[in-house]
Amino acid sequence: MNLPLLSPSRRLRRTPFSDGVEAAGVKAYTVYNHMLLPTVFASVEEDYHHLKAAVQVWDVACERQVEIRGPDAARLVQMLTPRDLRGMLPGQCYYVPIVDETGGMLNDPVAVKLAEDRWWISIADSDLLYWIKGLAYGYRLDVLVDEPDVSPLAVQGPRAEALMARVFGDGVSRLRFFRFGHFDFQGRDMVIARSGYSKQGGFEIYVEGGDIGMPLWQALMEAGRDLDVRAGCPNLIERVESGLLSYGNDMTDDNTPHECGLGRFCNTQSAIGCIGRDALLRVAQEGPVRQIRAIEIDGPRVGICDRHWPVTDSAGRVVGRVSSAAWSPDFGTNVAIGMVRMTHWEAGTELQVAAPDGLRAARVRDGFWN
Ligand code: THG
Repeated sequence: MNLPLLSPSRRLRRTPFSDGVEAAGVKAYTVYNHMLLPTVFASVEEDYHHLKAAVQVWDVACERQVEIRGPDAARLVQMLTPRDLRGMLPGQCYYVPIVDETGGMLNDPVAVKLAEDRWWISIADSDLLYWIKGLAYGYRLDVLVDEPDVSPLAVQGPRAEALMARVFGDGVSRLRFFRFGHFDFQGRDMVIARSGYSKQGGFEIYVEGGDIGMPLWQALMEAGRDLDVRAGCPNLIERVESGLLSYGNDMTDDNTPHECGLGRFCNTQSAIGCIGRDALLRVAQEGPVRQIRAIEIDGPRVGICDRHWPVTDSAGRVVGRVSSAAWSPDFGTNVAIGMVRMTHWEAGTELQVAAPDGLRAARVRDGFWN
């Protein structure tokens, strides 16, 4: 493979942690929300084994926040999503599909409810800020919408809790999944949630103010030396095993939340005010005709899935596509995320995947691996 370099420029934003990431020997970056996102340190496979065994610190500053504050904040957030937010309390995080007026997915962020009138929407890779600002202006809502200087730093892996307790105290251990609390670091308040883009357990620190980024990075690296803490990043293999979706890869605005298997995060009937509510109620009548599935692909290690790989039935008819795939060392097979037509989405259905190096036998699984 001969991948050209990324040309640095001011448009391709660095993060408060980029100096630490580069000192740690980052080998590749991708671009996410116009910002650098590390993708490889040692190798995708070595990073994977280490993530599952120890603890990593991830520069996920590219998970930018859209801050919504003011008297109409809760109303505006409910306009964005078919998930019913009425029972959500300050201190909670919700994974929320965001849909447009057609029910198409615009993003799949984590909503952080800081207070009734103050929210962070921790976005995936699409320019959601403009949609939200447009709604606030068009509906004349009493809110301020902007992108604050807040950069998430994730601490992930089985030893994450041990490391976090050393830096922030035992209080972090009492955090439940998708809850957050406020913790002190060198006199600065930090929102810390038990969450993150892996299924190995861990936390996300919402670092307010880029100036404190490197001091925090250093403190975590020093406190975790005997835990074998390393710089890491969201890992392709682990996230496919875990069925964690990647907006822009596994779904776009062409897909409804139900097609994405995110129906469990929708309460469309009771999500009064959601912009896409009528459209989703209409499509929910019949239910989706294609849906995200875990797919096992036979044969040797697959290459990088940077375009859809057609999925066909035994007669060669296209019945779906694969959007993410990787060789899994732990499961000894190629793991994949795909979208499959209703006629072929049952667990155990035998399929073929047109990988770039040829046709592979594949089958639908009853669920993801982690
Ligand atoms: N953390 C934060 N912001 C983010 C991400 C994150 N923004 C970008 C991107 N990741 C958004 N996408 C996701 C996808 C999955 C999850 C979170 C954000 C996730 N899903 C769990 C699951 O599906 O099992 C849990 C969902 C739940 O039970 O509520 O965590 O990672 N801050």
